[in-house]
Amino acid sequence: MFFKQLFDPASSTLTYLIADDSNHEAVLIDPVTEQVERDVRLLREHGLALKYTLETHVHADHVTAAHALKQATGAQTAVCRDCNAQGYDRLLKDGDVILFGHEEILTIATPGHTPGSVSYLWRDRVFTGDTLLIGGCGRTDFQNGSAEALWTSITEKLFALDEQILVYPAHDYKGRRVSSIGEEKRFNARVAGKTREEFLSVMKNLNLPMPARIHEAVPANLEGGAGQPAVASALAQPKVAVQSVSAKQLAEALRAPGVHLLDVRTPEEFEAIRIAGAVNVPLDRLDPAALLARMDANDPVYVVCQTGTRSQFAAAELRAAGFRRVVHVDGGTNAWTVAGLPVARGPASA
Ligand SMILES: N[C@@H](CCC(=O)N[C@@H](CS)C(=O)NCC(=O)O)C(=O)O
Ligand SMILES: [Fe+2]
Repeated sequence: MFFKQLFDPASSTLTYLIADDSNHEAVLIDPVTEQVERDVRLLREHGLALKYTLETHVHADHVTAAHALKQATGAQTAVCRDCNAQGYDRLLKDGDVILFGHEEILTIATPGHTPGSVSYLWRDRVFTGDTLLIGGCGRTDFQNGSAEALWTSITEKLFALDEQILVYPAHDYKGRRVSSIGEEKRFNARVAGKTREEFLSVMKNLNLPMPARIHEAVPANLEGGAGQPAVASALAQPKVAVQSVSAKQLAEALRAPGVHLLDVRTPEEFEAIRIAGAVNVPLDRLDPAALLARMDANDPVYVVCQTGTRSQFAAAELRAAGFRRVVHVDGGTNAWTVAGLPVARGPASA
């Protein structure tokens, strides 16, 4: 598994990047538009293909990067249907499962902070948005919030989870990063040891100032974050169709002279096992323009990785840079090995 917690200091928003190790499909929970270049760079550095952006709710304090990420990576965007938002690809409801690679995320409706607030349960952790914060909870005095609904969501839905489950909220304003269901049951200042009436009274008397960007953020997020600046083109995934061949077809092709086979996995993966004759160009160091300066645009170039995800990404970049005969290998080194074709192991110079 791949898991990274990210932070936007201006809005104190915590964004989460989760990916499947085996095929490199990823999701981002609550991405922030000002951080979109950071996120796209991370995806690229780790060779990840973004499958979904997931909102925990329509945020009032920052604009989502959903639309910008969709433009840059082809990801699908998702939000709960009870947010009554437009411009998202998928409208989620309680119980919906989000699949990426071999991983799955369960959508749990946790209304209260907003009617469309959800939490996402993945493995041993739950992403609670602003429903349950560390030591606190989201406010309920705007966006049709309901303290009654929030009490039920926290005490009956989230607190029904195993106490060991880790709690990852959408914000923390005091530098805290993770808690657990057990800790929140025992120590949450607004809920622990409180009756429902006490909670409702606390929520009624918070008297917080409105988020500074609420009038910009809510309308933008109700449209999926459309209209935000695009990601710098050098980082965005080029939208170029890429053709593929099977491992067997590659074996045939490699018999011809002048064929290049680029393996875009990490040096560690390359050393462990590789297709005989492959050259290692890790995806995070791929520089299509520099390659084009050394090679001919008409050279046949085959691109391979472990399973066929990163190679599509790399092949699209090579095509966009001007290489005319770029093909990627379906199923990658896995498919080649399963087909019993010749492999090499150890340092490339050996
Ligand atoms: N000061 C922040 C707003 C903080 C805020 O109101 N956050 C909301 C989440 S959107 C909240 O529910 N806060 C709960 C709390 O502060 O107890 C800003 O101007 O953006
Ligand atoms: Fe919020």
